[in-house]
Amino acid sequence: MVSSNDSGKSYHLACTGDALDTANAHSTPGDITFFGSCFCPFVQRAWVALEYLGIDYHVYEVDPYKKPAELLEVSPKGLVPALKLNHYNAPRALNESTVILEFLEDVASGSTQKSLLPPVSDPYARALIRLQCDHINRTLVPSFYRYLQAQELDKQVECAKEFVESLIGLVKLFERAEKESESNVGLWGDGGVLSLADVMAGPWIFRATNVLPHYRGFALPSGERLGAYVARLVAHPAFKATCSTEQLYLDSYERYAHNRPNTSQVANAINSGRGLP
Ligand SMILES: N[C@@H](CCC(=O)N[C@@H](CS)C(=O)NCC(=O)O)C(=O)O
Repeated sequence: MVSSNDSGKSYHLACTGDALDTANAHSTPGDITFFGSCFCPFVQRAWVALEYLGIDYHVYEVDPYKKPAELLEVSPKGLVPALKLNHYNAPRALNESTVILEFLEDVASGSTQKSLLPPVSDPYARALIRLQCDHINRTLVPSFYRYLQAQELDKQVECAKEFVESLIGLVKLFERAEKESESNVGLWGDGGVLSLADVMAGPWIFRATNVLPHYRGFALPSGERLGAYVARLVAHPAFKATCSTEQLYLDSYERYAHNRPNTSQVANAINSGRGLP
């Protein structure tokens, strides 16, 4: 059943389920403090990368809407995710999920040897993954929010179409990489290897399996390969380790689904037709 009444639920402030176990296993301060919020898909991107690349980190949950001083110190707009890099004297910081992902990839290439990209010796294969990332950031992510925030039925239908087209566009880019690249192309192939694009898109694809069905009656477009890809993604150990239980997402996204005023900087940007923060 599609949920239609705004019951006034608020976002959660602490992880549940697998994500809680993972957060508890990373509760000791160390070189990297990872500022995050349990419901946030931009945070989940960085978290999956930390897990997959095997980089040490300490989870520090904050409320990004309250903008505590310690968050503003590491992220100028007070957005999560952010990293505090404690091995510098004085500590330095990084924000922006896409920049953090590239940073973690670079850190891992000098330490854990794990990678989200094909080898540097195959620049074309790396570029194909980055084309996917570009599509995800400019099309898939904004269309998710436009769909979830749309209130009138005709607008919802139009936005559902747009979101489905963005998913199909991603599938086409996956297929192209598979055809044109000799290197590993990520989870679309079924070797269990995550790519930068899998991590970039994963949190919204996951929310398209719980939040969108609940609030918009959404179903993923049919296609055996897309279904199998999504199943592999949500079951991947590095992804699963960052997932809370479904209710946390349903509660946390009710404000978006009813387009409550001032839900977030992302929601305001969507409502005013601006680019995402
Ligand atoms: N472009 C940023 C977006 C991050 C973002 O919007 N995070 C949300 C939580 S999901 C946030 O911190 N919102 C606080 C606010 O809207 O003031 C990134 O990719 O890291």
